[in-house]
Amino acid sequence: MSDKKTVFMSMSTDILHGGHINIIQKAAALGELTVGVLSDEVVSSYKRYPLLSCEERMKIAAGINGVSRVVKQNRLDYQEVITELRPDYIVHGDDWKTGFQKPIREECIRLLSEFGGELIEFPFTENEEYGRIEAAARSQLSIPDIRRGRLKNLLAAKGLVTCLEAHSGITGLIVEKTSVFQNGAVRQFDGMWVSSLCDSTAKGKPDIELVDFSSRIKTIDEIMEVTTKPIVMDGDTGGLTEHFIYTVRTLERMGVSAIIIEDKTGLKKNSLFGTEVPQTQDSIENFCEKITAGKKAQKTSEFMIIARVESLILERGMDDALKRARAYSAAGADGIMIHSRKKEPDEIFRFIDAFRKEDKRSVLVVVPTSFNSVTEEEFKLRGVNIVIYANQLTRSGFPSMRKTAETILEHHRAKEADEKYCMSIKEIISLIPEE
Ligand code: SPV
Ligand code: MG
Repeated sequence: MSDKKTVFMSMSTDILHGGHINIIQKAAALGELTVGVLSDEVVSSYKRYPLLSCEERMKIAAGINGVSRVVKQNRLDYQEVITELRPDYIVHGDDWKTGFQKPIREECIRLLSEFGGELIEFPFTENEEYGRIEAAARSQLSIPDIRRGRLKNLLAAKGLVTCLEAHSGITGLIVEKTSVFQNGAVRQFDGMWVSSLCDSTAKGKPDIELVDFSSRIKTIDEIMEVTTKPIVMDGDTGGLTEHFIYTVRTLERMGVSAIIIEDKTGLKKNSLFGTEVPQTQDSIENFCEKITAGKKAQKTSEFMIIARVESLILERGMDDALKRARAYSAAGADGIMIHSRKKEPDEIFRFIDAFRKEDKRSVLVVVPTSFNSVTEEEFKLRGVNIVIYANQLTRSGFPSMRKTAETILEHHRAKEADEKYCMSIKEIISLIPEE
């Protein structure tokens, strides 16, 4: 057996520069070096979506002088690595002594100490040029051709993705940037849902397809200008088939990843009204025609058309819902969104279980506004692929604005509202990226 020390270091980068090579050489000088290449899922959740896939990054790492072995690393923390490889040394930059990786570092030291392993840290130096390279890589992500395919890539990497609604540049930035650290991992939303309800509400208008397509596109454009995450558009009924094919091409050109259209016709009302207002479901035949025409019109293989089944909302029964889902899928839909306004998830679960038994291919989407007690993990286990939080930023933002307005009126000044409800200007400014 070789008495050479074993060394491990993680690598997430997709743009290799001199700084990476320096640290790899220092690590290799300590012994036989294994590089753990972080999976696409891990890199996209803690940093940004990688421009190169994990497999590509593994090939690059394997070609670097001094690297003896390359493995895929599926977690940001070191638990698996340490248990499996028991390296003598783990190498890392010293920048993780503070910030969200601090607990990962502490756990790494503790696990290594169990068998006499050691953490070796090299000083991390900020480098303006490397900063510029990273900023350039980040800006690539907003280019339509790169952005469009990210939803499909994330679905392949993660199985389940989450989207939160955005209806403006600033709400887009909240979806883009909000992250929490939990159990050795960073959690972020994967994408954005541009909801017809929230887009209309932000304009003080009812959700009846009154806010026209040009206006909806403008909202998407504003969001796209300041964010990079994939966008799913709520396409209402999709309009006339003859118009829908143009909508598909426009969205595709812009870099939107998917459109969801619902099988209603005539004056569309929001689904959460259910049968309290008159709503007409489209015929299976018509809606299938629309889906097929849309799929035929699209130019790339990345864009997705997802068909939304309104049978449960309109109380037409489970059999009708399943029959429609089957037909829409056969007409070419990439996925099915099933909607319900019941608080208990029973009917949505019954649909998911029955649908998944016979269709393993279609992307399955849910919007748990009413059945909000179900966790993402449970949806994933049942075979759901996209969970959309469709209106929560709107529903939390506007009450707070109303309270602020009332408080200023009550006190004849802004002091009380400032203290109770307002973010500081400094904090607001920090949300806005500077070029
Ligand atoms: C929207 O967000 O506009 C939707 C989802 O269509 S729902 O409001 O639940 O119908
Ligand atoms: Mg809608």
